[in-house]
Amino acid sequence: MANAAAPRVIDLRSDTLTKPTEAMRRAMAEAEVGDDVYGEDPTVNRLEAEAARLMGKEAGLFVTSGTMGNFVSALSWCNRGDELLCGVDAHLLVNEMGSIAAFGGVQMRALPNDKRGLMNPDDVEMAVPPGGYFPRMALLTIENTHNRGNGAAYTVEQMRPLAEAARAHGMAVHIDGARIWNASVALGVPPSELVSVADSVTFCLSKGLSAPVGSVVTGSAEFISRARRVRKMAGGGLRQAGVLAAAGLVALNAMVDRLAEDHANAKRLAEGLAAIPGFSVDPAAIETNIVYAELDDGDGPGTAVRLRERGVLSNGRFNWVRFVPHYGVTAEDIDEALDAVESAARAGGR
Ligand code: TLP
Repeated sequence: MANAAAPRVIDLRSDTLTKPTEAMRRAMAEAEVGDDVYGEDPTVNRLEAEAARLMGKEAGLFVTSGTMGNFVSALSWCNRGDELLCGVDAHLLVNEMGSIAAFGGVQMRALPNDKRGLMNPDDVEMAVPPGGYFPRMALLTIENTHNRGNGAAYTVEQMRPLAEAARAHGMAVHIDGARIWNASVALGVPPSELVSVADSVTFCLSKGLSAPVGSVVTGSAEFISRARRVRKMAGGGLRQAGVLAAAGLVALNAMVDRLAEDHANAKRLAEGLAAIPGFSVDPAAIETNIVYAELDDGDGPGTAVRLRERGVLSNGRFNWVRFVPHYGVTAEDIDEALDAVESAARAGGR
């Protein structure tokens, strides 16, 4: 007996939900591989070199996830008891299970950030101790685009004063560029220029770029050799990882320019949401592919349940729901999702 067709679902929980393209699957099947812990996987080596070239850095390191990229970077810059400065809404502070503190013994200090997630250089200055017995401040991290900041994309000019304040006090600068390609496309600026203010950067292949697995850390050759040791320590020394890196190379070659479509869909969604009672969004604040809507009734989880019942998946926490358009989601899907939100809003008594 044939199965009944599954009901259609529009999945806007995250751009991590993207599935690999046909070209990626072919490249994975045909990838030339070797043992990457011996440095002998030609496909991983190619991906690392290409990532470094695109970011304008000396070397790259393939890691399993954005979390691992931030982790190996932080532990390569900081010793136990050192301090890492980040914004209070930084993904690596809020969403990475405290890994940097737990395994690295690094104290993470949160600085205020604005609605776009951007910190103020004066707060970096104010965090600097007057000398004496204080933790060594080793690293400043900047997230670009900023997840909780509605996907805000920072320009070099916005990041430079932060980086300069950090460097003036001996800190290194790391960019959590999980979505640096979205920033690059939105601003029309090559990523190498955006990350020129940083000593290291992690970017993800597995989000809007649609690869199934992987991120790349880039920086100086010396930094990457330290990061390679930390990766091995964390169990991240993969062997024939070329099957994964092959999809990453396709992601970089074929999936960057189309991110503009996700940005247009996010804007379309935000404009529609702004007209629905009970949902607060400023469409002008949507710079890339992430849309947070604040809810008058403060019920993020309940709203997400009502949306799920209507075939739309979102992330609902606290007083917000988050939607992230991505590869495979069309403008028509966005219009359908908006119909579902309207119906959920009515069901919620708005
Ligand atoms: N973000 C995920 C969730 O963890 C929230 C998402 O769905 O947005 N930096 C930033 C800015 C991120 O948004 C994420 C993932 C990461 C790092 C971690 O990447 P992964 O999930 O590959 O470890």
